[in-house]
Amino acid sequence: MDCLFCKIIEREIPAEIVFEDDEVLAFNDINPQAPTHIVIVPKQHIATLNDIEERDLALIGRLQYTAAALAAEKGFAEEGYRVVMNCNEQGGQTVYHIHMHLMGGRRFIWPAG
Ligand code: DGP
Repeated sequence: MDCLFCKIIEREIPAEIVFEDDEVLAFNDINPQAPTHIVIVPKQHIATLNDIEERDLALIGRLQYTAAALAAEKGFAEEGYRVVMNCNEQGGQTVYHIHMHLMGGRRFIWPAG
């Protein structure tokens, strides 16, 4: 499958991996938007948020659980951080394998741009 994040999961493309378990991989974003910017992906290929099925609900929860655990590990859980999932072109999605952005280490503004 011609999917960038599947290739990172399969170690066909290198990445700075910060966490892995049976279902999830997390690695540093190549174009960080914050002092810490980690991309958290399910190992199962799901193209967009619109493609999530009821059987995937625990997996989606695991992405969020991983984000919170990494925020604690990186030391910014208490001060705060941002988690983002982009969907499709107008939502800013550029890689069509669902992923959660975990960003921390600076102040974020709202509304997001
Ligand atoms: P999004 O725009 O939400 O689809 O985010 C995709 C993110 O993936 C973006 O922040 C940059 C990151 N990214 C793209 N290509 C690579 C890569 O080859 N390696 C790594 N580590 N991150 C990548």
